[in-house]
Amino acid sequence: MKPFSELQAQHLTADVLHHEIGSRGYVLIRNLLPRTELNKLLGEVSQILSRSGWLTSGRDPIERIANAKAACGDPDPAFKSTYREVFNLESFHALPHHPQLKAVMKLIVGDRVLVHPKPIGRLIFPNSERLRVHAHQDYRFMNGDPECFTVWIPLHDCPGEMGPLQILEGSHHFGFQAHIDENLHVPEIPAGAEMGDEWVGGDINAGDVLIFHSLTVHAAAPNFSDRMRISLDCRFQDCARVVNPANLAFAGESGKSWEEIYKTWTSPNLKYYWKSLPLNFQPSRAEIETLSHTAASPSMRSRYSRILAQIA
Ligand SMILES: O=C(O)CCC(=O)C(=O)O
Repeated sequence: MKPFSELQAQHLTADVLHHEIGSRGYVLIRNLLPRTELNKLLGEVSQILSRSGWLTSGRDPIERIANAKAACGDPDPAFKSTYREVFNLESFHALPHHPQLKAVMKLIVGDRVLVHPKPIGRLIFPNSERLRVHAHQDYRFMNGDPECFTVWIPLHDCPGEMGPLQILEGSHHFGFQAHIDENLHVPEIPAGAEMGDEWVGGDINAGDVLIFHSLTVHAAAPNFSDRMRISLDCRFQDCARVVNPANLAFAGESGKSWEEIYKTWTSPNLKYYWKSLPLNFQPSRAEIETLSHTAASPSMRSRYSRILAQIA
């Protein structure tokens, strides 16, 4: 596979970033984030995985040697309860706000940067093909404005055999591509139907960040190692552009709430920061209110009611 094109963190300007993302659909920045800070978060996450029995006992959890018998992933119930513990970590939510990352995102989206408040943690068991994320565009899941960017951040060195993300270079030039969702937990673009230039990939190390446009097709490589691959992905956009309010709330039936998540946090800084921003919701608050009474099915009406209550 063709190797990623890459930039070093010390050589970044808005022009260079716009050129890379505009032409290729992504930019891989080497050595942007301090390894010590990533390692601290990795330590917290791997303690949780170890307590859940996901790691081989007798080894240091930070090595992430997987207990193959525990292999699970979304939507397995065993996965969800452990994932929730990871998601509730204050440090997990703090990483997307890292000043070095925010400075780069400002160069890409402008000064009014919105850090979407729901990063996703990937806790990927090795040799579990059924749990691998296949080709898709994030716009399929985010809606809102396509000028939204995902940042993929491994918490440890992630060599090719450990399943880093791969990118279909130039695929953002082809608009929204058809996804299938029949019998699939996560919709995907059927293999061979993706439109773009060439798949690119390679090692992505602790400190590196892979940034891509919401229409860029990407997929996870298989994890053939004996370790769990742990990464976080988060989304950024210009505050003034349209935002799908579902991206700030827990619209499903999980019962998750910001109140519960924030309960154990020690600092007020990142609690509800998004509520004080002048966001351009689509649908608007008034439209969601109407939809909570008029949407076609009771489950959709409940979904809109939950969103409304959480963004109020
Ligand atoms: O890390 C993964 O396995 C998938 C990540 C992904 O699809 C994303 O960041 O949008």
